[in-house]
Order: sequence, then structure tokens, then C-alpha cells
Amino acid sequence: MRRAFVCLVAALLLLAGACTTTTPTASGPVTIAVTIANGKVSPSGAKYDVSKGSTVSINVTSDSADIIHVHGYEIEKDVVAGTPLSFTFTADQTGSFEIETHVVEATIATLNVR
Ligand SMILES: [Cu+2]
Repeated sequence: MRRAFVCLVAALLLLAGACTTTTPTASGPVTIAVTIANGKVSPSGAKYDVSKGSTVSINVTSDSADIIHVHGYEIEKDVVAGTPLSFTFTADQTGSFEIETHVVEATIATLNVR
């Protein structure tokens, strides 16, 4: 009896593990927190899957001046060193769009809108 219980718990733990995903997926609002420090951008190469119509918020803190570019949506925002930047847009076009920094050349994330 006791052994069966242990097996059940182990099975549940395995199931829980199998359900975790490494790619953030959301049908609602998504917030991407970006840090630019010492010439490095974080996150780098992240992937976000969102449903069409979702609100995407991007919050940036940086120790240097830069430009954030959301491809496809053609949003460009100037980043001022030491001044937090926040902006929001609606993911109303489907497709795969890169979000980049243009001074430190980096791909922050790819936004997949379905
Ligand atoms: Cu770009």
C-alpha cells in the first residue's frame, strides 16, 4: 500500500515537471523587462508567444543610450542612460517579430503573434 502511494506521488511530480514550459506563452498581457548594462542586453534571444490582440509592455533600464526597435510594428524608442523607459503596444499583426537594440546590436526577443 505504502509503495503504491510513493509511486503515485512520483508520477504526479513527473507530470508536473512535464507541464512546465521554457517558452513564456500568454494570451493576455506580456511584460518584457529589458536591462542593458556594460554593453550586454538581457534577455537575449528570448521567445514570447502571444495571441493576436495581446498587450505587450516593454520596460527598459540602461546604463547607456540606445534604441529599442520592434520590427514589423516599426516602433523605435530612444533609451536614455539611467532613465527607465516603458512603452506598450497591441500585438495586432500576426507573424514573427524581432525586438532589438540598435546601439548595442542585440536581439532582445522574438515575438510570435498568432
Ligand atoms: Cu531593428
